[in-house]
Amino acid sequence: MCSTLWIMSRGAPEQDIDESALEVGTPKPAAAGVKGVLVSLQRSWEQMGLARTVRTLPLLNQRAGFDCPGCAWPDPREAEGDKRKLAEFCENGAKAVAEEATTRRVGPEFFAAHPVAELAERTDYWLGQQGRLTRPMVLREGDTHYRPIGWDEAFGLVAEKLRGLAGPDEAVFYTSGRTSNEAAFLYQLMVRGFGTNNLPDCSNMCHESSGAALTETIGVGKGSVSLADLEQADLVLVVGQNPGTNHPRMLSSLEKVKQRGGRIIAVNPLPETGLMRFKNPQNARGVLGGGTALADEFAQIRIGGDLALFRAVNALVLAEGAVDREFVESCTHGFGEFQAQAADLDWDEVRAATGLEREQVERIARMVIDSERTVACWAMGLTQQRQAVATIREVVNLLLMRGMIGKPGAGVCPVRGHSNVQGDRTMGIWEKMPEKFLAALEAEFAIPVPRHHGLDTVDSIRAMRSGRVRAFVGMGGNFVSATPDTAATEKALRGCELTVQISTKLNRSHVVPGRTALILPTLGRTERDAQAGGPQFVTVEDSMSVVHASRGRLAPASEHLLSEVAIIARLARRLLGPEHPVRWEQFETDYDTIRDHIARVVPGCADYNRRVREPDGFVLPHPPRDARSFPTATGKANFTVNTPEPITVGEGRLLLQTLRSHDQYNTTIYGLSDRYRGIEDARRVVMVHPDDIAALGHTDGDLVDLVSEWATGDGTVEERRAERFRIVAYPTAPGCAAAYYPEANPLVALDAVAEKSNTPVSKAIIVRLERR
Ligand SMILES: Nc1nc2c(c(=O)[nH]1)N[C@H]1C(S)=C(S)[C@@H](COP(=O)(O)OP(=O)(O)OC[C@H]3O[C@@H](n4cnc5c(=O)[nH]c(N)nc54)[C@H](O)[C@@H]3O)O[C@H]1N2
Ligand SMILES: Nc1nc2c(c(=O)[nH]1)N[C@H]1C(S)=C(S)[C@@H](COP(=O)(O)OP(=O)(O)OC[C@H]3O[C@@H](n4cnc5c(=O)[nH]c(N)nc54)[C@H](O)[C@@H]3O)O[C@H]1N2
Ligand SMILES: [Mo]
Repeated sequence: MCSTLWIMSRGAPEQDIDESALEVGTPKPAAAGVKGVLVSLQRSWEQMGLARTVRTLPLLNQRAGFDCPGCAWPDPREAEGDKRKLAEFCENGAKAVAEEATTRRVGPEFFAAHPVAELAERTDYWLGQQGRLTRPMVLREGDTHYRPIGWDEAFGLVAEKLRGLAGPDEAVFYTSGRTSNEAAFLYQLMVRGFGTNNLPDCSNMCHESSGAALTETIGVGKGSVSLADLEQADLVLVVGQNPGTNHPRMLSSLEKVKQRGGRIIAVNPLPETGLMRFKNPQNARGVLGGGTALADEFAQIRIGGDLALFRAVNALVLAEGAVDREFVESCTHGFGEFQAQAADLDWDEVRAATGLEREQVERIARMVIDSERTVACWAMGLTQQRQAVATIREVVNLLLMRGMIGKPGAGVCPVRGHSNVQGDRTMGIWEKMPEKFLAALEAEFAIPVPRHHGLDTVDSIRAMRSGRVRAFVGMGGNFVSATPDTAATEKALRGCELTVQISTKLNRSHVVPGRTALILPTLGRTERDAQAGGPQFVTVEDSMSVVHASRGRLAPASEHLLSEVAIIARLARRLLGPEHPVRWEQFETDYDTIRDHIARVVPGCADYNRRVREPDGFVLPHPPRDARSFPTATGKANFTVNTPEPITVGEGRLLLQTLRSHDQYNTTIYGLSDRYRGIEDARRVVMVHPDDIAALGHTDGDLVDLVSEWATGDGTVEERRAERFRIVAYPTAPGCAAAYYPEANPLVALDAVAEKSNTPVSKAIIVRLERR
């Protein structure tokens, strides 16, 4: 007998968004177009006024300007003859800039007027819309309001609390992916100097599965293609990714693929507009005509069915003998075993797992066989699954078999999220950095560096919940709203002695405080960073391993802000004491001094200061891409054997994914228009196939609670509830549903994680809909 355990029930904050204003139209046939340009200008005006808009947008993603704080999509490389456009940004990049460059402010008066308990009742949307943080603030034990605090006193307080812990492992130091390379490098140095590897980051919830799968199979946990490779491909697979919303500049590259006669296969439970057709606002066909058709084949897959799909495609390719023998023999390991297991394929199982017809799988295999240059792109639809690592390994099997790594126009392309999430990892933000890096750090600074692995995001929450961790420091991000199991996470943070958030904007993590809580406001990417040694710039790494400079130009949101680098350097001095061998005081004066250390510690970064000053920056080495050399355990690229395990969804249940609307950046909600999907003015919606709505006895527009069911493994089923969602009939794959993140996060069990990567399974949650 199963017993049921109630974990939480969460009501919807009602005062901020009038959810009853929901309007549903039909999904749009094409992405971008002139409407996208108009929306970006409108949002920019609303947030920062006309003059600032005119000053800011032209600098976005230009050589002399700043890196877009939106996604990690690379910029064209002018040195290679690829010209940047006058407007090298997209609608959603412009929104990301407007959010940061907004003229709205959250100062001491705001905090005096709003008790923390009241702010905790607000939505992420409302909190984010209040504007930029301007002063360091403290919430002291027992107090009801945040109050201003001086920087020195703030650093003293944080240092005192951290030193008061029983040991350094009682603290965790989170990072979100906007932090610059310089700040990230100093942050991990401070944390390791303090004595712990507890460096969880947003990547743990994002592309950790890609890193795990790629490191095991090709030896490098990063993508192997350049922008030019992608644009020269004969075939591009876009799997579990919604580029029209989350990486809109990728559509220009996909358009080039089509114009050169290449083909695109989209694999997705949703017919996402940006996969179907693109109206490029930069050319006449996009402005006046119908735009460019993108996907040649759209496989509307059942959630979690990708491993079964790729296994089937691989079996067909093998059966056809379309194997690059020379590459397989000289560069790979494990082909025999892989080939042997691929033989026993059960088409009924493939059909059940994928929901796809055999003919379509055969067409896809044919396109793979016919292509001489194949690139596989993927994002969260693959990584946030229980079998994510196995699925990505199976995608790699396909490319290895066809010899598609380390040659022009071919390779793996995990499309990253945050604009510097890849750079942060390169700089050492990871709870289990390799020994080589730690040893180099130790040698460079003559300080002891701990070797025992630290906690990732999910394990940090577990440790806070059980009291083993008593302090949380966040370098950016919004931990409370980004993590799974909202109730468990909130309780975990409230149980801490100390929470510190280094942030640009107000968010939920500020109002779910530990016993003592601090908000340390910082400069954003768009702002001038003037230090005693003169104006400073920072560096970032994009999704294709290009490292380059980013220079903010706008006046800072407040005169009281410190840069991330200055905050870390000053905190480190207080925390580690004046006798510490690292000369922390020099770093904030002149960021070149940080880059000199990076050059000596971080692999591939020799001569860093000179090379980041090249107009297009430089590309980090990637042995599989550069020389078909695979630094794996076997010294070769590894084939793997991956067995799909079906997801069992009981009668009357649906498989729910949580995803982004067109009008948000992760937990930052820009507005209420999910334009491409035709969903306007509301966020508490659940998209369900019309046949499922009928079969479940509901009607389009019904108000329901979403109740998730998580089988713990010992016979208990945990239930979590998110209240008051409106059913929207939507052409998703049958049996599947979708709701927005972060509203649906309370439904994700903390223990629902991907094998090997420990990434929360945010894309396959078993739910039932309960009528209210
Ligand atoms: N404007 C904007 N840009 C962003 C972000 C943002 O929030 N807003 N976030 C940034 C970040 S951090 C990231 S990681 C990326 C995220 O970029 P995406 O991964 O594109 O983001 P999601 O909205 O999570 O979309 C996941 C896609 O996978 C599909 N999917 C879900 N389950 C499955 C499945 O089982 N199989 C397959 N094949 N597909 C599936 C969904 O239908 C959806 O199209 O975007 C980055 N860029
Ligand atoms: N259910 C569900 N959960 C998910 C996901 C999902 O698809 N579904 N996606 C996951 C993914 S892919 C990711 S990457 C995570 C994202 O997790 P996070 O990175 O933690 O979340 P963000 O919403 O990007 O963080 C926004 C906050 O960062 C701060 N910030 C912005 N710019 C800067 C800056 O330049 N410096 C500093 N110091 N702070 C800044 C602002 O205060 C802002 O409120 O969420 C994950 N959670
Ligand atoms: Mo992400």
